[in-house]
Amino acid sequence: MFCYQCQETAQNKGCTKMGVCGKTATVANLQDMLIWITKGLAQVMIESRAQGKDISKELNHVVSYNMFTTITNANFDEAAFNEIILKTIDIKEKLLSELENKENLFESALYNERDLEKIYQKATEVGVLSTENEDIRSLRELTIYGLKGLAAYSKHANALLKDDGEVDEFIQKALVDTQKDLSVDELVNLVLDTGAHGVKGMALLDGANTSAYGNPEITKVNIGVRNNPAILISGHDLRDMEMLLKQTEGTGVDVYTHSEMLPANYYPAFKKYEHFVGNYGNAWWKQKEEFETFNGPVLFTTNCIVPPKDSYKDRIYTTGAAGFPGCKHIKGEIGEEKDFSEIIEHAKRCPAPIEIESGEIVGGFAHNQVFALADKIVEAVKSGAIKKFVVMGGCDGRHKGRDYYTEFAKALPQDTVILTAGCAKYRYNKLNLGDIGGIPRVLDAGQCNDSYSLALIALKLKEVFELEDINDLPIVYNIAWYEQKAVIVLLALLSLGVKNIHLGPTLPAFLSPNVVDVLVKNFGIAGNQTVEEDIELFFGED
Ligand code: FSO
Ligand code: SF4
Repeated sequence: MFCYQCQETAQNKGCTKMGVCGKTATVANLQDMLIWITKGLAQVMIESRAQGKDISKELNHVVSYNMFTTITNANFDEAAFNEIILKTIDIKEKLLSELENKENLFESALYNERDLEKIYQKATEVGVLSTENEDIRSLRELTIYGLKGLAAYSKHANALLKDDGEVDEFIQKALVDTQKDLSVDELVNLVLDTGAHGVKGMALLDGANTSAYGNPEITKVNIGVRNNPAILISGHDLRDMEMLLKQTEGTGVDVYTHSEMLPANYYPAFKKYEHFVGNYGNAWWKQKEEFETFNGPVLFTTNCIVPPKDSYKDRIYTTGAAGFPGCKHIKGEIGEEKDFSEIIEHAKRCPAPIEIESGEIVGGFAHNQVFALADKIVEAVKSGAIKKFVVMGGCDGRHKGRDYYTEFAKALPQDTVILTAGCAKYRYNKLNLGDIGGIPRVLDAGQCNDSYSLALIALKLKEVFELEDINDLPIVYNIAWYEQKAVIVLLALLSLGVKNIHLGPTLPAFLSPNVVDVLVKNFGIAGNQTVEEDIELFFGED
């Protein structure tokens, strides 16, 4: 195996024996195989379209699901990957049989092996290291990781019956492009194009979420517990959230959000459920302790799963693209009502959660809510009460160096406001950083995909202040990354022309020194220094 797609990769180089995330070498190889065969499927779909064939939405969904399920900490289940690979080969073969001209197809498009032993063998030959030139490899993988993030967002929108055919077709085209002999310049363009489609994908999901559940609004979220048995729901899929809330209504079982599902508390449509209590715990990586004390079943709708301890493994359920061997997977296709009754019955047999903290946190500052407060915010900027905004979105993780973000938040000048989205916020959202004239100093827009809101807020401020360039705003970017959804958010910001983004806690291992050079020269990307140095760098001249 060789995997370096996330921030916690071994020695910041690559996992080669087993994933730091807990992924086995076999699963890592099967994920490589799935990506490779999906590139093949994408090419056959593109050729079929070119020959006038109708390609269904369901086929587009196969491509995005396949990409999504290989994201860090989403699916650890070897059997699931065997099944998906064979299914993808079958779908591809059917399309191929109807294709007239097969001349230009890559090996990945023509591969039709069904013997699992032979597939395992091939899997060891088609991974990341099959591209020898490290700069080409770096740009190809940067594209692939961005596409994985984009596919995840797209899939959540699909679950709400929203599709953007252009985004799907782009994902397929870009997958094929990563197999072509493109120059470094062409690949840099592909990376930026991926970012531009990232903006579209996030807009699609924003539209899907808000049209189904309303616009997020300022909300105080309870972080304590009640004395009823309960289910904890983690991940990003709001359609799963809705189905769970409906099915638990009147059963005596409460529902709490975990990690990236926290922003579900901000949506008007979910506030009507009396048994929706609030949020339990922190970012994904603390789940080993927090699931122990939660006592009830946990439903993962997406990443981030930490391989569960035996003491609570029987309480872990997965659905959608998530999976873990030995844990029950709840099925359900797009448009179908999933059946969560087994989890609900399980919860009834469990004690109520143990309280690990109490009080409230405030969030719900997505674009619509912030626009409603625009006059107040603009006034605060004009009067000098707010000097700068710091975008600190992204992911949290186990890396020791991530204490940096807590310390950085504490050390910020009092006239700065943090704009955040994603699970990175857990490093500072319980610090009580106060407010500026009633505007909280931490404005949480929501999940990592709600970074789209942060981009819209920046564009709105640019308009209000009549600026030519988004980089002339009093906004600095100090972003934390962990997995591939953060990669698409980063590429989306680059495509919008945002410069001088600081990225930590370490720069991605998949960026070769030459690619880092390109990003530094063209976009001013930089890593972190110490808190003191960065505070001086960002705010020193003020
Ligand atoms: Fe966090 Fe995990 Fe949203 Fe990621 S829970 S790390 S960027 O999956 O998805 O922010
Ligand atoms: Fe290693 Fe991250 Fe890949 Fe897991 S996802 S194998 S931790 S690089």
